[in-house]
Amino acid sequence: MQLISLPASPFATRVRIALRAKGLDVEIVPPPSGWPNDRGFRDISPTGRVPVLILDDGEAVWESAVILELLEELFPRRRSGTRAGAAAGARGRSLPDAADGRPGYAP
Ligand SMILES: N[C@@H](CCC(=O)N[C@@H](CS)C(=O)NCC(=O)O)C(=O)O
Repeated sequence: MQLISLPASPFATRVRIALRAKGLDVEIVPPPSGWPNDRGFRDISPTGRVPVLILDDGEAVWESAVILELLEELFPRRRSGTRAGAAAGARGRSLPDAADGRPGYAP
């Protein structure tokens, strides 16, 4: 798999965190130089945004929440089983949600 990502993107960051937590070996690459208007990139990410996950069969999945759902379905995590672990997981998921639609917000 390959993840088109930017270091400063909170949306890409939460996907990178999930990949790492799941121990998945994924190549992390930047968007193409013409991003976000590059035609080829728009073909795989209609909004022109990152992150985009490219599956081994070449299928592209965009929108971080959808990517996270897919990763969870393909590689289900073990539940922490503790309140503290569940709360830490919830905290990690709230920051990008809060940032959505707020350009310039970078935790
Ligand atoms: N709802 C999207 C938001 C993604 C997003 O806004 N990514 C920013 C980088 S942090 C981006 O690609 N911006 C380029 C643009 O809007 O043209 C997601 O969760 O994946």
